[in-house]
Amino acid sequence: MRSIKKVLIANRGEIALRIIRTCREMGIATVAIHSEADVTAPFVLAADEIVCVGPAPSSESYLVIEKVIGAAKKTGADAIHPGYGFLSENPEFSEAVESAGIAFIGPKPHAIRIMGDKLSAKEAVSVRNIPMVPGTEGAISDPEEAIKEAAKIGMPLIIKASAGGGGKGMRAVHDAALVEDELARAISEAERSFGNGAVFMERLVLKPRHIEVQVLADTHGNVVHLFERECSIQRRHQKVVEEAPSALLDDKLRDEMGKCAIEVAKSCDYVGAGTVEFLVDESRNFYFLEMNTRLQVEHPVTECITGVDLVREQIRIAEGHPISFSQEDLKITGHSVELRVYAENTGAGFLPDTGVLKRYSPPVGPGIRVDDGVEEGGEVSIHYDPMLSKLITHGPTREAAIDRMIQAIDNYEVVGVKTTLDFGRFACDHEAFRSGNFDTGFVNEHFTPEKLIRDLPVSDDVFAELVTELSLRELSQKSINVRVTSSYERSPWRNRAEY
Ligand code: MV4
Repeated sequence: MRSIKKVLIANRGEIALRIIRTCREMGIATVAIHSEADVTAPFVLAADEIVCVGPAPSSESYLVIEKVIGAAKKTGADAIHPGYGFLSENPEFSEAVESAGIAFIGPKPHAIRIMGDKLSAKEAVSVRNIPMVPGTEGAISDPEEAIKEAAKIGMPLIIKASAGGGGKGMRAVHDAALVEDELARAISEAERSFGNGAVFMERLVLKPRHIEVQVLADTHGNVVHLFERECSIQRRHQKVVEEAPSALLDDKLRDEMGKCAIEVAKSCDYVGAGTVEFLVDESRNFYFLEMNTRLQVEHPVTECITGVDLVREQIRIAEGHPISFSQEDLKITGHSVELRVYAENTGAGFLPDTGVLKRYSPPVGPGIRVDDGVEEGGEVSIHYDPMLSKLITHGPTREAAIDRMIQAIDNYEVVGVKTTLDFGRFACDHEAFRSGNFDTGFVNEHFTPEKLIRDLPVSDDVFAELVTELSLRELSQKSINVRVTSSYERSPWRNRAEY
């Protein structure tokens, strides 16, 4: 059992702030590392100590192992929290941290290594009773063998890079005659992107839902699951809306998937917080996909429905404590939805947007949580991930959580960059989402920019002109959804008789 007194956060933005908050609560001192571009960022101002680790590009700052560990030594930090992204799933990093006598708040390099490669992950879990999509056992490089295996698997199938992640290096094949060509393409793509040409084949699961299970494991052999998160609302493998629990699961399936996730964690001697990803098909069969060996962006929805602070548990586990509750203690309370607020132009293919936040005012109120890393006056640059914040709502039912999300979106003011708030409004209003009957094809099937409600803030005289000159029916005939917001409507005096 060791006592962690000072944590260095090897990350930036909202997740750095999120980790600092829990450290504060636990009476643990914090060190922020930052790039030259982040000197005035909120997470830097919030930390007890700061160390500049280099210029703006991550490759010269947040990703340089020696600089991060150097900062920890210099400030006497006894633990490093990697957050997500950056070095969080780099086994060399966690190894170097532990070798320096610093606690890595996360799993052992062994577990990161196994789960970092899809083929070795499948091999590790194969000795346990875990459902996987039928496919090749190992890597495929020989065209003859590929054709034989493809005949066994059947069409359509999918070729995946073993080292890939987040959808990179995947190719769907719908015609057996194309197997040879697609295999060659997949191998060369994998080689180019990951420096590892290992690829494998699986049956293609049609209209899948992406459901993941949160697990926690301690150094005493205890492993629990904290139910699932539904992450099917994605755009090009980037999650946009997540929720917990999933509208698809019942208690029986939840229990089965939870037990399976625990087995996956045990298969690699997992320690800490991790996430086991599954695909669920139209007949509600589930298949193990991969395991993420880090705290995930969408962890707050799990915190909302369980009341567990996952960062606190991570730190306590790193100190050698057992998990502070048992599986039986856990229950789901209500429903939680998260919208990732990215600085992106949803009307232009979700292109990243940059600029100064001339106005930034997040919503507040019961059942609303905003995990953000920006403030008014701050700049959104091209150097890092465009995620500004996560808007999370919690309510007694799924409907209540979604309705709260709509209210929260409407009360979230961001001026200076375009954001995915309007996409969130679209999704929350959509019948497919509201009914719970949707899959990973939601965005492609249902979303076009014309469906966004566009805010048109105008002056009173222009507003009056609009109302008199254009009927809303005319607008709808042109398929334009407009919500007209006048300065009058926004005025705090609007309900006064004398106004
Ligand atoms: C699949 C699949 C269908 N069948 N595997 C995409 C990300 C990577 N982690 C796995 N992915 C998929 N694997 C089989 N055998 C469909 C996807 C997939 C997907 C998965 C989760 C969320 C969104 C997705 C979007 C397209 C494809």
